[in-house]
Amino acid sequence: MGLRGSKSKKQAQVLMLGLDGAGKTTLLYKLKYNESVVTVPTVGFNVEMLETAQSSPGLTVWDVGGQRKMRPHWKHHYVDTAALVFVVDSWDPKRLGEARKELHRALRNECLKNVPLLVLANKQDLPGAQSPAELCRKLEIKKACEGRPWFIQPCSATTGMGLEDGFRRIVYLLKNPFKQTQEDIKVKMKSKGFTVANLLWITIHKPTSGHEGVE
Ligand code: G3D
Ligand code: MG
Repeated sequence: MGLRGSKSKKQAQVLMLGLDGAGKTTLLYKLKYNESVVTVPTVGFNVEMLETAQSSPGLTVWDVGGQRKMRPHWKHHYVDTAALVFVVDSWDPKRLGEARKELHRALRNECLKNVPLLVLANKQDLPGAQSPAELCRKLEIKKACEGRPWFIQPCSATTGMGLEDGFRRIVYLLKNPFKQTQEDIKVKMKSKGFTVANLLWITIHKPTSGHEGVE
């Protein structure tokens, strides 16, 4: 699974998908540089390395264009993916069906089997944004995620709210795969100083078959 060794630090490949306009590029650059950038539709991909604690793998985040014509190319990024981030525009209920279809299609791919999933419920700064609970139901995440650790994180790419929490949880799941119940994770995250305030949406299932663990 997508952990690359280097002399200094391992890198985990994080693939960020979602419909065009969901906020992927905005959030990548907010995370990396704490800057709000003016984006243009992503043709191809952007890639950035995010720093993490010394004991954790670094994250190489791939932001792949989400326009309809780009989506057939998503699968070319699946092979080395250690964690999947799916970004949703929480403010646009009209495109949720389309987002659900694309998310489920990606999750069905054998290369992404049991890979942890972070759903970023983006644009929470906008009035009327749908809650993570609503999104979770409408995206049918539980049904699509049997055998896979997942969670849904409310966030705003423009203010930065929730972004670091979301990516911290990815690191946590990469380091602690699949053995634990939801309660175990809450307790361990607490003991390691992770905030658990927004942990309501985390669900961990045991994998149905053997899984190559990540240290
Ligand atoms: P994409 O990379 O997923 O295609 P972009 O999406 O990052 O290009 O963002 C698409 C539009 O959504 C941009 O606006 C961007 O500013 C806006 N956006 C992204 N995240 C947020 C957010 O959290 N809150 C709000 N309010 N807007 C957001 P424009 O106007 O340039 O199309
Ligand atoms: Mg983009």
